[in-house]
Amino acid sequence: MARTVIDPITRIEGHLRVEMEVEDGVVTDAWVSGGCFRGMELVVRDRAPEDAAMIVQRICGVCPVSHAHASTLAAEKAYGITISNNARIIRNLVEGAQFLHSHILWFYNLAALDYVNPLHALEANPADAWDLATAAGTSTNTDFKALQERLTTFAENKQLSIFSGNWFDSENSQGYKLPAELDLICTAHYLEALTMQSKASEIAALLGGKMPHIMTSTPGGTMFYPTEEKLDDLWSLVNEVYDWVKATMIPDTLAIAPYYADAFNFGKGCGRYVAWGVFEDASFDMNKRYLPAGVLGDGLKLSDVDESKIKEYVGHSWYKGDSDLNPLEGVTEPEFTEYNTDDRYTWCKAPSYDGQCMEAGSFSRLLVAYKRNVSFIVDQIDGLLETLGVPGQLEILQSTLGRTAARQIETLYIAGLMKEWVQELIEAVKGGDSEYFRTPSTTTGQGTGFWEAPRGALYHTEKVSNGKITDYQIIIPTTWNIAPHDADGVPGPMEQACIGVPVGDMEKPINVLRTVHSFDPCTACAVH
Ligand code: NFC
Repeated sequence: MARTVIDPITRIEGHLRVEMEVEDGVVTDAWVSGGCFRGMELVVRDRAPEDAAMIVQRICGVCPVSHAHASTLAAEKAYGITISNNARIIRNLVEGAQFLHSHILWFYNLAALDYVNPLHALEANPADAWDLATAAGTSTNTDFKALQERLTTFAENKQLSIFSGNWFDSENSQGYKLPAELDLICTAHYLEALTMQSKASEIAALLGGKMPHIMTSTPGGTMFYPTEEKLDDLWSLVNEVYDWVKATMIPDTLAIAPYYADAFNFGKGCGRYVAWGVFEDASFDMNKRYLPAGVLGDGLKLSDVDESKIKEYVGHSWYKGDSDLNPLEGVTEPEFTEYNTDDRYTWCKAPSYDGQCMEAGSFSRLLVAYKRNVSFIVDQIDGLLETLGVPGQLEILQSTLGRTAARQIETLYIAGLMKEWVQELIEAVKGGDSEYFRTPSTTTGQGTGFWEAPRGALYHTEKVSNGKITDYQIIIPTTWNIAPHDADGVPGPMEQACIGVPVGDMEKPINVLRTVHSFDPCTACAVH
């Protein structure tokens, strides 16, 4: 038995450490640690909910819009407001733009380098790469030969820049397995993705005043006011991003996956899922959101969300005591001791639902949407299972590769919805609807915002007295996923996913890295 550590985990936001015990080439135990505390729940105390919606966005530069929306929802619940139809559509659009930015960033620029080796692309035949891309139905926008020449210059000058520091090692049997031509295609799309991320962010900035950290979503509605010129710009950007996502993300995933099919055999995690739902439809019912709310227990049994079943345990985290509290009564009292995997080893609290740890994320959302019969998602997942030769076997996706593939389906779904929402907004404006903001009639109350960020279920709850916040608690998607062991010593979702992962090289346990990245973790959020 031996221990190995990946610290820091790179290509994520924040400070994340994974320590594991390995026996006979397999992980037998794991401890996941978030290493930076900021105390944002304490920062917003005594402030107005309108200010909190701006301040909590500073938790993260990748998912600020979701924090703004979960916060505004909490305040609107406390004040008894339902926002107007125009505000609902505009929030969907700015949230959707952020999801598109985040998912494109994650797939191509954060996770792909666990599978794609840009150095191996130097050995590709560019003409064969073009044939392969055409056969795979993926985009051929980049001049593959010119790109290979650029990469060769980088490599010869030993200036790998954004590609430096990764575990590219084609000699390692658990390493990188793509043919050189596919490495060249995916490297081209990695670079195209940098541009497309910025297009998605441009949509968010157009609606939010700036990005990251938008200025327009506020308790009561939105301060964005659409003009003809802005709607024109929006329509053209939304179409540009949609066309690119459609041409690349799913075909690339299907081209890469067969080479890493072994990753269907590990990384399952706890097998239970939470999704609070995101993208409001006109009913404002969380179970009818475009990606609906739901909880999936053992055997993927679906139930509605029950706030009273949520708790956060701190006995293995650097907080005072060992409380296990519902967030409506939650406290945040930081107290650093030492890093000790037998005792306290992280700043992350351990959330539970009905006494058990749960996975949050895009994969959770898709499973809930599948169970709630969202037709686009059902068709895409059924199609994926057919392509894999395992029709109807949803559970096969509960793995590192399944979790990695799911996000691309969600990206295409959201990119398509963005086009619908722009049209819906245009129709509403043409029809004379000019209501964007509703003024609260009270400034005292208590409310919870159940929402989703790109990385999963997001929960903000606040108590407000005469316009000032007295208590504020947040549970973040990555908090669910990187939770430490619970009071009974049961490991958290990511820890469970790491257990059973094969390790070939103790210095470069790439399958563990793939498993960690499949969750798309953000420690900056998790330990807010
Ligand atoms: Ni940071 Fe997050 C927010 C997380 O809630 N985890 O997706 C969201 O970060 O990206």
